[in-house]
Amino acid sequence: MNRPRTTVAALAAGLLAAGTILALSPSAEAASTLGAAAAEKGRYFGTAVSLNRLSDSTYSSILNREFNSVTAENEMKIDALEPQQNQFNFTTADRLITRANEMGAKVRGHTLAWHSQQPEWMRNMSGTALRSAMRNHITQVMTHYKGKIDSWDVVNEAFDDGNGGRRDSNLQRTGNDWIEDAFRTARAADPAAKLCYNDYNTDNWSWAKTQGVYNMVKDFKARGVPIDCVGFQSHFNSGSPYPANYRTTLQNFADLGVDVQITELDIEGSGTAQATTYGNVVKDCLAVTRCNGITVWGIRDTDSWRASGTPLLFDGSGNPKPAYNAVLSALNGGTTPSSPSSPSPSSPSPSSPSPSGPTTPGACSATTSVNAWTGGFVTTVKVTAGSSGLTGWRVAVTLPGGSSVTNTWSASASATSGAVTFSNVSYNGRVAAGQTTEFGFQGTGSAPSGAPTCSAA
Ligand code: G2I
Repeated sequence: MNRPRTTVAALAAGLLAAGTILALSPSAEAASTLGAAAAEKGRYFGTAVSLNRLSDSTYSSILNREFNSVTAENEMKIDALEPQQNQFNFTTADRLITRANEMGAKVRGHTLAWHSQQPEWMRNMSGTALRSAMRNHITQVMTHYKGKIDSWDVVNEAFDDGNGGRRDSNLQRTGNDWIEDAFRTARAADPAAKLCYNDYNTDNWSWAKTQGVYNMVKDFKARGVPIDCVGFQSHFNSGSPYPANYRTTLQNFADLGVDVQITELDIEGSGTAQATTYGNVVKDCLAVTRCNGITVWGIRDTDSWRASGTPLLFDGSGNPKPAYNAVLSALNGGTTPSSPSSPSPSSPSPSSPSPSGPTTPGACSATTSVNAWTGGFVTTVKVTAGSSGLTGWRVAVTLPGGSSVTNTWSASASATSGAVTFSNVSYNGRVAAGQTTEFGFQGTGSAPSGAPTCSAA
């Protein structure tokens, strides 16, 4: 279901029609960076980061300015973190966590179980020894990063390109249940992290590989295997183009009860054509309520694993490309910032504003989704602003007796048991009319079952 959106244009038109002169609040203005614009839509906008580029001041300043989520391009892979069996090296990857904290950014963890980038000792393993090594890797790494990672790519690229079946690998040969084993191990290690399956060439709804992954997720949800999200790498080029049914794919997966995230976006090309495709990808994500974040796979074209395809949002000198402007404009719902941080778009004008849908009555409303297991739960709360927008909010819930909150993110909690009120933190109090923001909490016992109440603060 598409989330109702009140665009600035629609709002302005309504005000003019009513003959009312009102200053639009800052929250109704177009944001001027990718991260801020995405946050106004209750999403994150991230990038892959290569740790050895942080000393490049152009790279580093774009990173700080534009993004509110980061993924290590290589530094959290199996070979990087466990070069010798059971000897972990977290030093480099820890620097990314530090940087993310300084930026106030989320971290996507990439990746715990994968046929590629295995250290030599693991490549030479098979059977039960490999299965145990996989579990140990997941447990040790997730325990080290417990509470610090928003979403983990628990399993990466486990499906074959051709026929919708599993890819052959040493992990696959340990038994078809290796993927669910990885997810169960992951949930036990860090119950607060969202657990994702991540793959490429799963964007086109009619491709066999997409169907293969869809059927696995459906089966996992039916059998209670813990999975929270599906990552669509979305490396687009002429061989694997952006498909017209991309939004359908995202929506169909979301309808299984998982979040969907665009995890490694890059689109080969240039100029208007590239910008149009980037804009369309963003609009597709915004149209799917559970598409909660977009990550591009690098900052400048020259940072890309496919540099010759110039697939990113900034050129080699760090200047924003038409693709950047198209993404920012799409995130802003078709409006451009009043004082642009970059040249005005040479990309085509965005699609006409969507008509405003039904607005939330009162100041705000809150809805929850719950992941529960025996003895514990994670509740994610979506706060939607009413027609006046919000500059702060509170959400009240009541926990069942014996249950308590052990961890809260993107909100602060008034108590750990009984009647608990969650208040916004500094960066998410402002929510424009009809827009949403998200927070969550983890607890022991059972999740609150009654409807939460939302009020303006
Ligand atoms: O291949 C594109 C991506 C597909 N999905 C999974 C991602 O993890 C993957 O990222 C790429 C990185 O962008 C490359 O930077 O994964 C490659 C292989 O893991 C990365 O390439 C590796 C080279 O193969 C190594 O030789 C090199 O030492 O990058 C390493 C660090 O520069």
